[in-house]
Amino acid sequence: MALADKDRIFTNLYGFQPWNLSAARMRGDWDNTKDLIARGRDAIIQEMKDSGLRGRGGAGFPTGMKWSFMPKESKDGRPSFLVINADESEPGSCKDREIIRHDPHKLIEGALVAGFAMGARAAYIYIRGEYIREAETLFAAVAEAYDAGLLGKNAAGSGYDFDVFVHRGAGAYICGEETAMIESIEGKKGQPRLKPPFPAGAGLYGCPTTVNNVESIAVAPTILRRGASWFASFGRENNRGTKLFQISGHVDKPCVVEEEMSIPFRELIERHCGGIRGGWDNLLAVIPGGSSVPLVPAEQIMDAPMDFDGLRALGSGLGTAAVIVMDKSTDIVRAISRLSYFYKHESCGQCTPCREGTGWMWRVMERLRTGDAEVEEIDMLFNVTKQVEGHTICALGDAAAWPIQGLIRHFRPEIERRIASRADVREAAE
Ligand code: L3W
Ligand code: SF4
Repeated sequence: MALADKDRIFTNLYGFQPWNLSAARMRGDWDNTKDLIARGRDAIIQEMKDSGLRGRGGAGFPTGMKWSFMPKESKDGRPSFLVINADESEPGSCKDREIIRHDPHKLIEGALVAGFAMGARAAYIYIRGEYIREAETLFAAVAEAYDAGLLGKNAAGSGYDFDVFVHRGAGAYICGEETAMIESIEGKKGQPRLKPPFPAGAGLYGCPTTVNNVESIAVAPTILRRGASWFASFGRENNRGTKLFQISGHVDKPCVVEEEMSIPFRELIERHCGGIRGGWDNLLAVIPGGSSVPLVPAEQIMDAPMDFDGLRALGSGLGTAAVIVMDKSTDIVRAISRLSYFYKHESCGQCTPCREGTGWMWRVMERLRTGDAEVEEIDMLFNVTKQVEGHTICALGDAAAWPIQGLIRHFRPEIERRIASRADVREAAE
């Protein structure tokens, strides 16, 4: 069953109303926020755990559990921090942009409530450098919140002091990785740190820190107001709530839409995107969670539930729910090779399997694209992806390996066909 309008959290997703504070208040934001805070830290965290919310940035880590990792008391007078990941650089992802454009007060109120629950002194919102207009909106919305007494000393009359800082990135994909983001906020080169320690132990300026995605934080006030059981009534076991899907590529109407978690792929596309360009028979493959997850061929995805477990069962993942639809006009080898180039370009270069492997994989992908390779190189490339996967400091290595694995797993005959036809051309020329 599709999500009813009354159950949408992001009621201004398309910007039909202004984003500003007075319009946000009319939509229910900042409504007695101090009462939410008065429930206390433990009660808020328990409600978030009961809601079943899993992180919306790609990894799907349970949000309430993450907040509970933060220390109850400050050690050595060290403050704690919340960092909000608005770096949104995953190819295909554009949901956090829409939240910031049209509903920034949901995010700012969420920052206060979440920050209080984890005992944070302040939140840093790290927004990608390319989001220039969105950053302007965010700066203005934060200023509005300060002017209205919703942030700063005694924020929203709660008795809690809380600041929000907006920090602009400078265009590096890797700064979306949580520890690279922390390095970047500290003014250093954005390179991931080894984990553990996780940020909850030693994060920003060495202090306990939680890094959450924009959507995870922006839904928190509504979950607390409407209750964990309301949120958990959507989706299915282990995959709860509503979710922003971003559908791009070969559909009739690409869009960002809030839907019930676990909605079947076909229903999502029919209901919100007007179907596949050229009809369902024209569907080739789908990357269901942003470029970092493997593609799924048409016949497997049709009835798949769009959630963490449903897509994992297909060897892929929900990721950020950036659904990239490719019809039969797509040169699938070229598409994946282009992604390989992206990861090569964005590798921070500090660990060898990623620094060397991403360039190596891209060069072989290009030879497979043109057919100028030997058939044996397909297996060799697959083996190289396995050497990179799981052997790097951060998930970028995995993200570079998985799309290639998906391509070889599902489209090997297409790669072999190219190599064979190129060999025919070479033979004829000799
Ligand atoms: C304390 C433990 N904390 C895990 C925390 C950890 C992090 C979260 C998830 O990558 C994925 C990546 C991209 N004690 C903990 C703990 N944590 N164990 O839980 O951690 P992890 O390592 O599973 O994932 P990650 O490093 O956060 C995120 C994928 O998302 N992705 C891309 C995302 C891109 C965007 C964007 O553009 N905005 O989000 C898409 O699929 O490849 O696999 O906080 O500290 N024992
Ligand atoms: Fe940098 Fe790649 Fe290593 Fe991540 S996996 S730390 S991006 S070199």
